[in-house]
Amino acid sequence: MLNTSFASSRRWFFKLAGAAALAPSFRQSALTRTDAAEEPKPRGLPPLKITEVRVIVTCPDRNYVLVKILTSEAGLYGVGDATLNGRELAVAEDLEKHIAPLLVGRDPEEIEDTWQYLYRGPYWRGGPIQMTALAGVDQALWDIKGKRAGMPVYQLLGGRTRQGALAYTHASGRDFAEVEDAARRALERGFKAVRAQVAIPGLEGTYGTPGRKSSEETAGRVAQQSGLPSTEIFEPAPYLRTVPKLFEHLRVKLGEEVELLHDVHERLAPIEAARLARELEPYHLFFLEDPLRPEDKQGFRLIREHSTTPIAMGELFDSLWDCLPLISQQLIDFIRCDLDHIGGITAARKIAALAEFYQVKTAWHGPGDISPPTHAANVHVDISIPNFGIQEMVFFPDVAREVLPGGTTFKDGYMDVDRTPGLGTDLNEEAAKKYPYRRSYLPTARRKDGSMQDW
Ligand code: EZ4
Ligand code: CO
Repeated sequence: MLNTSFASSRRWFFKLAGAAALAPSFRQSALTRTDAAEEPKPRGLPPLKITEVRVIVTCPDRNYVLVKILTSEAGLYGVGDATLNGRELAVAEDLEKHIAPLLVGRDPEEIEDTWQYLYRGPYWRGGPIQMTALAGVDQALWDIKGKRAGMPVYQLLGGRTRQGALAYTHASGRDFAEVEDAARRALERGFKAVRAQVAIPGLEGTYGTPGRKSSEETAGRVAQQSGLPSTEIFEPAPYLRTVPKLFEHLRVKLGEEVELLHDVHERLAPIEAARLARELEPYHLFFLEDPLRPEDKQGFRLIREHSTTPIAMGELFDSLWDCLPLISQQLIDFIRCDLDHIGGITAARKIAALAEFYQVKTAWHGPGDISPPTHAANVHVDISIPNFGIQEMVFFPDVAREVLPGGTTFKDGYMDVDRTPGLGTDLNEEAAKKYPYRRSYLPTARRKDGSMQDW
C-alpha cells in the first residue's frame, strides 16, 4: 500500500514541480487566460491498482502453476505462467506467501519497476524458483497492459517484424526408421524444422525418446509417470557413436531442405560436445541444442574452436547474466532461454536486444511442461524482434486447452498469435479445479556404474 500511494504522489509532485518551473510572467498570463472551462481535463486512462493475486495449481495432463492478477478496473485481469517442472509447489508458495502481499495495491502498469522490485527487492536474488514466480507476474502484467491498451502484446513491443514464427517440433523413435517416420509425419503437418532424438542402443531410456511406449511426443508424457522420478542410463560413448549416424540416415532419406536440430540436453563434457558438433557438420544442423551444463560457460569456447555447427544454449538459465558471456563472446548462435524461468517478457526483450548486437538469434524454449501463456509470450516476442531464429513448439492436449484457452496458432510451419488484446490466453478457473495437482518429477539419469549423470 505504501508503495502505491508513493507512486501516485510522486506523479503529482512532478506535475506541480513542472508548473512552478515556468517563468512567473508566463504563468501569470496562462492563469489569466484560464477559466473554469479550460481546467485541464484528466488525460489518458485513470489510475489502476492490483486488487488480488490468485495462484492456481492445476494438472490438465501436466502440472501448471498460473498467476491471475486482478485489478481495480472491473473485469480487467492478467494471467501468467509460473510453472517449474518438479518444483511447482515451491513457486506457488513463494507467490502466495511472499509475492502476492507485495503486489496488492501496486500499479500493474509499472511493469519494469515491479520487475526490479521483485528481483532486487528481496536482497536474495535469482534462482529458478524466484525467477519463475517473477516470470508469472511479469506475463500477467503484460497481459493486463495489452488488454488495457486494446492491443496484442507484440504491438506494445514495437509491432510486427515478420508474418509468423518458424517453428520446430520433436521427432523421436526407438530406432532410425521410427525417427524418420515421426519426422515425415511432422513434415506432412507442415513443419519445416524438426528436432530428432533417438534411443541409444544398450542404454535404458534416453532423453527425448519414447522408451517402450509409443513414438508420439505429447505434452503429457512426463506427467504420466507420477510419483517418484524414473532413472535413465546414459553413457557418452554409444551416444556419440549413434547420433551422427542418425543424422546421416535422416539426410539420406529426407534430403537437404528440411531443417534438422538435435538436443544434447546438457549431457556432454566440452571435448565430447566439440567432437559431436564436428562430426555433425556434414549434416548441416539448424543448431545443436544445449550441449553443456548451464554452469559451464567457458566450455563453449572449446566447441567453437572445433566446429562450424551452430550452437544453441539456454533453457536452464535463470539469470540474464547467464546469457551475457555466451552472447558477448559470440560463443553461441542462438539464445534459447525459457521465458517462464528467466523472468518473463521483460527479461526476454533485453536478452534479445543484447543478442541483436552480436548476431545471435533467439530460440526460446517451448516444451509441454510450460503452459500456454509462456508459449504465447514466446511468440509475441518472436514476431516483434529483428533477430528471431526459431521457436520450439508442442501441441497441447484438449484438457490443457480447456483450462487455458486461446494462445498460439500453427499453420504451414509457422506459429502466430491473433489480434486479441494482451497475451491472448485465458484461464478457466472452474475447469482448473477438475484437475488437481499430482506430484510428478522429470526423470533422472545415471551412468552404468551408478554415478549421477545430467539428465
Ligand atoms: O527437457 O522442458 O528443448 N526442450 C527440452 C525439454 C525439457 C523439459 C524439462 O522440463 O529440452 O523437453
Ligand atoms: Co532442450
